[in-house]
Amino acid sequence: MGFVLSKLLSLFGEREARILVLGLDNAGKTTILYRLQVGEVVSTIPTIGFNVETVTYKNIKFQVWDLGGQTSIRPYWRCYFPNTQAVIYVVDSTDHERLATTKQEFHSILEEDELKDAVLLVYANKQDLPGALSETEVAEGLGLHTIKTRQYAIFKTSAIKGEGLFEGLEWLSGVLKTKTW
Ligand SMILES: Nc1nc2c(ncn2[C@@H]2O[C@H](COP(=O)(O)OP(=O)(O)O)[C@@H](O)[C@H]2O)c(=O)[nH]1
Ligand SMILES: [Mg+2]
Repeated sequence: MGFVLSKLLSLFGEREARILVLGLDNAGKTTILYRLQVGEVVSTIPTIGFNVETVTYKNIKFQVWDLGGQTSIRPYWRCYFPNTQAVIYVVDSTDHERLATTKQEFHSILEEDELKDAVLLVYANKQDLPGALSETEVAEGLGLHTIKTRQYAIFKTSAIKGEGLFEGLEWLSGVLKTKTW
């Protein structure tokens, strides 16, 4: 993982870069953050009342929060959108009941103007569990095929086992290499 992250880092030079890790609660985002093993996870609760976890790896910031819930705090999410190179969207593939909800949250994030150039990596997580939807099913559930204007990919992952995370980041760093900011 360290190797892939150094590759990512080299793409940004000295510039500060942001990678947002988003999804519904319980998707596995915090587990992924720890799996990256790049530094201390710092948890902050801004006065507005949503919890943001940050791991900083040199000039790259990974920032995580849970989507869904209260609509009143949503405008404050925008503070975190500028200067975002990628969104990693995490789905609990066993959460059939909330597939429609996560789809809705996903599309509202994609509509954000300041995220329009962000590359999109989807993790169909918890593949180690029985009853997990395949990545094709998760892709359908999210309506990924309707995305026309940005680069995206979906990978099946198990954050618990550490599977698939690396492959996703490899893809991401390959795509970011072709872009100029
Ligand atoms: N079996 C399995 N459990 C997972 C996986 N990823 C996360 N979990 C578990 O799912 C729960 C929620 O994970 P967490 O990282 O806190 O989700 P978050 O709310 O998105 O930050 C925890 O009990 C994790 O141990 C996975 O890939 N497989
Ligand atoms: Mg969490």
